[in-house]
Order: sequence, then structure tokens, then C-alpha cells
Amino acid sequence: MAVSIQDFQSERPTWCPGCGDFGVLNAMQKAAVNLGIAPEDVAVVSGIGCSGKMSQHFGGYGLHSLHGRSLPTAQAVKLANRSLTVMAAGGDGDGYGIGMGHFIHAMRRNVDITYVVMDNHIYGLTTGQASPTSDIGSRTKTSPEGSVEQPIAPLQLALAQNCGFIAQAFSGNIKQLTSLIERAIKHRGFSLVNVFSPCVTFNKTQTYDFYKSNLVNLDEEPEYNPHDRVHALTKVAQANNLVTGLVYEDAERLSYEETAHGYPETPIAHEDWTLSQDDYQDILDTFR
Ligand SMILES: Cc1ncc(C[n+]2csc(CCOP(=O)(O)OP(=O)(O)O)c2C)c(N)n1
Ligand code: SF4
Ligand SMILES: [Mg+2]
Repeated sequence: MAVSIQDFQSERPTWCPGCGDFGVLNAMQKAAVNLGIAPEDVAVVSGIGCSGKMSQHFGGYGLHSLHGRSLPTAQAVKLANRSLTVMAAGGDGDGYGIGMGHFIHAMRRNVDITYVVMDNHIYGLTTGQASPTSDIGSRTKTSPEGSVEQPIAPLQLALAQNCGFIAQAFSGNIKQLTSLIERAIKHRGFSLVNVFSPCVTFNKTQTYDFYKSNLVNLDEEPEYNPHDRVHALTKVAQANNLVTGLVYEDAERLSYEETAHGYPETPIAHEDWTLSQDDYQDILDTFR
């Protein structure tokens, strides 16, 4: 049966009017519809933050995990049921601050999940503190005189870690964002979609207008080769990370599920784990 956007609508979002996360939700829903994925075949696992509300607002299975822990939880969901499409979602603080260790390891482990980061360069939910992607000079509640710390560069980190699929988008361009999320879902292995998703309440610098005038769209540059990692690193660095489009894809890289020894084809979630009385007794006997 054909699915529609209505199938992926859940409770009414509580985001501030104009928040970029509305566009991300819309694009995730459209991507699922375009790929013909039914709501019961997709799970969204989120961290904590305004962006963390994604698991409640997206009408499939949802799991609102802990701050910074969307990735280990999403990988566990996928490994327990490989027939599900699994998306992890969260913010720049969630993923590139407290969750940074999980981000690096998810890229090297390469479980087949899609990670959508709503990067607004600020802690939105906690009302406007500097985040790991806040630029030098950003004035926030925790940096009233301007941030002095070097911001994390998510694309460059992902390129250095040889992540198999890296894209960046802007929630003001739903068409491109939808298409990139679709491609990320189709990619076999871990995929990163970093989204510039303006916080209209606490970030008055990285606004919709700022992105409209400063972003370079790599998808529209015929000479850009998204399969050349060194070229991608140079291009992203030259543009000061202000690019959108498919940055890099290695379609040949095998996922964790394809390479792990003894990993069963049948989803573990569908296996019968009922213990027979004899097995139960055997386990008890090991403690005697
Ligand atoms: C262990 C833990 N530490 C701190 C917090 C407080 N906290 C909640 S959300 C958040 C940061 C949110 O920023 P971000 O991840 O960028 O999400 P946004 O709200 O901007 O979408 C923090 C520090 C928490 N909930 N749990
Ligand atoms: S505080 Fe910012 S990130 Fe949070 S809902 Fe409002 S606009 Fe969005
Ligand atoms: Mg944020």
C-alpha cells in the first residue's frame, strides 16, 4: 500500500515558529514516502535537545534516548532488527559534544544507519549556550565576549575518519535535503547528513539569510567529484565548511552487518529466544 506524509505525522511539534527543525522533519518524512518505507519499518532514535524531539514528531517507531547517546542506541536497534530503516537524529551539542566519542566510533564501525544532525551552532533547548560548532567570536550566554574556542568541523572530521557517506544540507532547501536523506538511507553503512538548521530564537548570526548568501552548492558544480576524498577535504576547507550537497561517498565500502562474522540474516528481534527447561537448568548449573 502506498504511504503518504500523513502516515509519518505524529504529535504537533513544540518547536519555536520558524525553527529549522520543521524543515528537517518534513524532509525526513518526504524521504521515507519517496522510498516507499512504511511507518512500521522505520525507527528514529534521538538524543536530547530541541532537535531530540524528532523521535516524537516523526510518525514511525521512536526512541528518545539520553543526551549524546542516540548513536549507540540506534546501532543497537539496527543490529537487533536489520530489516528496519534506522535514523539517528540530534543536535550539534548532542552529537559533537557529549556524544563525540560515539560519532567517531560509529563511523569506523559502519553499521547501516543514517545520522541526521541539526547543526544550529548553539544549545537551543537549554536556552542559548555555546556549542562545539559555535564559531570563534560567537556571543552566547556562556561566551558573552565571544567564543574563543576552535569550532568542530564535522565534515572534515568525517572525511578524516573515512566515513562512507557524508552530506551537508540546509533546512531552507527542503528539496536538496530530502534527496540527500534518501541517498543516505540507500547507502549501505553509516551515513552522515549534517544540516544547517537555524535556531531563530538564540542564534542571530547563522540565520536563513546568512546561509542563503554564503552556501556553495556542490551538487551544482559539475567539476566536483564526491568520490575523491582528498579533493573533498580541500574543497570543504576552502569553503570554510559552508557547502551543501553530497560531499563524499564510497559506495564500495561494506557495512558492519556485511562483514561481521556469524551475524545472522534473520533479524535477532525475530528469533525465538525462549529457553527450554533443560537450557535454563544448564545455565543455573553453571552457578553451582
Ligand atoms: C547528561 C546531560 N547533560 C546535560 C544535559 C542538558 N542538556 C540538554 S539539551 C543540551 C544541549 C542541546 O544542544 P544541542 O544538542 O545542540 O540541541 P538543540 O537544542 O540545539 O537542538 C544540554 C546540555 C542533559 N540533558 N543531560
Ligand atoms: S530554541 Fe531554537 S532550536 Fe529550539 S525550538 Fe526554538 S528555534 Fe528551534
Ligand atoms: Mg544545537
